[in-house]
Order: sequence, then structure tokens, then C-alpha cells
Amino acid sequence: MPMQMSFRWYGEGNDKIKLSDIRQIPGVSTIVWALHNKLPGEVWEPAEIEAEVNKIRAAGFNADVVESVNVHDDIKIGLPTRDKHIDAYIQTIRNLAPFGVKVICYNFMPVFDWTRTDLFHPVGDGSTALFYEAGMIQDDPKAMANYILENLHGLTFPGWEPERMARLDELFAAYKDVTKEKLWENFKYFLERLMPVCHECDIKMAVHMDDPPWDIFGLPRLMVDEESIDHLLKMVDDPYNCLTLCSGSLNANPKNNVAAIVRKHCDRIAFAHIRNIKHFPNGDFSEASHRDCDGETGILDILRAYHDCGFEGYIRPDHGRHLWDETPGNVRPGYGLYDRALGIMYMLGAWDLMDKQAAEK
Ligand SMILES: [Mn+2]
Repeated sequence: MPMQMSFRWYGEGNDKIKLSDIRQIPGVSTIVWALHNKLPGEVWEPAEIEAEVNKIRAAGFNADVVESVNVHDDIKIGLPTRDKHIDAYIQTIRNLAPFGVKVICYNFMPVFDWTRTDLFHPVGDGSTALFYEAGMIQDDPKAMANYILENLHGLTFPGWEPERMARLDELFAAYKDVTKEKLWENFKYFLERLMPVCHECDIKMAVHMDDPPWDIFGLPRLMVDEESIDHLLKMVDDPYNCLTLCSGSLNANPKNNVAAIVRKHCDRIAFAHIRNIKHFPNGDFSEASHRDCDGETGILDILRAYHDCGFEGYIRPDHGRHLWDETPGNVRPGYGLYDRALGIMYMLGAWDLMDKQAAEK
């Protein structure tokens, strides 16, 4: 199976972008989807899954990749109630399997999902992008959570459920004794219970990298660099324990060489997120266009690594800048239509050329 290009879609009524818009982007086979009304721990019921998958298929796509089925905090904290929540997770995997789902993207980050300090930072050309101001993050986590929730303008975003964010004090208290070692143990426990079901259902669990890849607000973060990736893949050495290798998340730390990680672990990468990062000398970073020279992530080296390794998984433009009429309130931050479409054309341009060069050899 060749690499499959995908596009994340948040569902009818929850995304201004229509499936018919995505259909006009060349080369997209797969919609990356989720039931966004589900809280962590809730079972996804077959009828709900079927309704969503039918819409995706009717528009001419497959629905092979789910992003995300979120992991309940009790599992990450390692509470006695975790087994009940793992049972629910397993039931969701079983319910997804008959609909052809092959990959579940998820993360194992405590409390917060991705973190940014400015969702509409000027790039300098009239567009805006997600931005991380390193100096701002030592401050109040509640202020940051409120800022992000306000700027989602009522749209739901996995990991930023208002219900969870309202309980931040409680959540921070619950994670108080969860050290990095403990979090790894709880991660192992979770994966070991899932793996037999994943084999049975032929569904790969693809953990997303932590974004950004370092501890924030005193909370430990696990998936941060090559060493931690090695550790995860060895800890549960199973072909269904896979990665969502997010180039932008990893390269927020410029020491991470994403292309080298691709070459080392290509067979365990089920899902590739491609995003470019521009770094500033003070530690701030901005998201950039997919064009190699617009950032320092090494987009072309990464694509070449995937191509050289014969990558057969799913790939998507991760985030995009906000272009043209994509202004606050009018676009889901990071998930506009235009720049992600441009990113796809850039990636497919590079990919097609590599295919052609390989065929001519
Ligand atoms: Mn990503």
C-alpha cells in the first residue's frame, strides 16, 4: 500500500470546512475524524460511528484514521478506577474495527493537550499562525486555559473540553504524585491491556508526540525526543504499539532530528504529521508554512526519509497558518482550509518527484 494523504475534519456543525471542499484538494484519500462530543472514558457507540463514517464515505474518502480517542485522566494517574476506563477504551476499539478503522491517534499528556500562547500571531506576510512565547508559560495555567477556550469560539477541541478545564485545580492535585516514572508505568499498563485487542481488531495505537516536548507547569511529559521514543517502542515491543510522529511537536525542541527518527523507526510510524516550525533566538517559536525554507524543521529531509523507507502509513499536513479570510472567529485555530491544502500540494510535489526519480533510476 502506498502512503495515503489525509486531512483532519472536525465534523458537520463543528467545522466550517465541508467534505466537498476537501474533495477538491488533489490526492486526499483519508479523512482523519473523531466523535468530538465524546468525553474521555465514554464508549463510542456503533450507531454513532456508522453515521459519521457513512458521511465520510459518501464524500469519496475512507475513514481509516481516528484522531483522537482521548485517554481518561484516571488511566494516566493510575487510579483504581482506571480498569473501568480501559474497558471502555477497549469497547471503543472493538466498535471502530468493523468500520475499517486502522489507526487510532491519541496522546498520554497530563492535563493539557497541545499548548500555545497566541493562536493568531502575525507571521509577517498578512497571515497568522499558532505561536509559543516561552516566557509566558511559567504563569498561571488557568489563564492560559481560559485564553485558549475563548479563542476556540465555542468550537470543541479534543483535550480542551471546557468540562475538564473547569476542574483544573482538582486535576493538578490529582497529578501531584505522578512522577515521570509513574506516568511511564501507567502508560505501560494501559498499552499492555490494549495490545491483544489491537491485534484482534487490526487497529494500531499511534501515540502523538507531546506538544511542546518538555515539562510544563510542573507536569511531566513523556514523548519528547528520540530516547523517549526508543523507550516506548521497547517498553511494549509490539507492531501495534506505534507512533504518530508529529514533526512540529518534536521540532519545537530544535535538537530533535525528525528525519533521523523516521529512518530509525519507520516501521512503527502509523501516522505522520507534517508541520514546519520557525524558531526565534529567545526560545519562542511560530508555526510556518510547509515550505522547507520557511522554517527549520527540515520538511524535505523528513519527506525524503519517509520515501526512502517506503512509508506505507497515513500522512497529513498538521496545522496551517490562517490565510485570506481566515480570521479569529472564522476559523478553527491551526485548522484552516487554505494553508493545509497548500501544504498537501507541497508534500505531494516533493513525493511525486521522488517517485519519478526512483522510477527512472
Ligand atoms: Mn501533530
